[in-house]
Amino acid sequence: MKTLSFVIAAVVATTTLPAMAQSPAKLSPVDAALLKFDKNKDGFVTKAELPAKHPLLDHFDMADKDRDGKLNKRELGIALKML
Ligand SMILES: [Ca+2]
Ligand SMILES: [Ca+2]
Repeated sequence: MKTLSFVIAAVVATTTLPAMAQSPAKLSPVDAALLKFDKNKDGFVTKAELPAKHPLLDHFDMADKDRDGKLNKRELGIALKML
């Protein structure tokens, strides 16, 4: 029984937390994209964090204004406008 309750707790934790984070309708498109793609939560989106062949990859280098290889919130906004 211990294993079962652990599995249930793990499933609840992994399914409810992202849903709660994404549910507020107030999120701007940039915040939503950051939430979705910034896997390590450092506030930047790297090419590695984007899914393969994602449209944002086509605009990544153009949007990366400071050329540090990652998009901050402002740069992500620029990239999203290019889509
Ligand atoms: Ca990141
Ligand atoms: Ca950058």
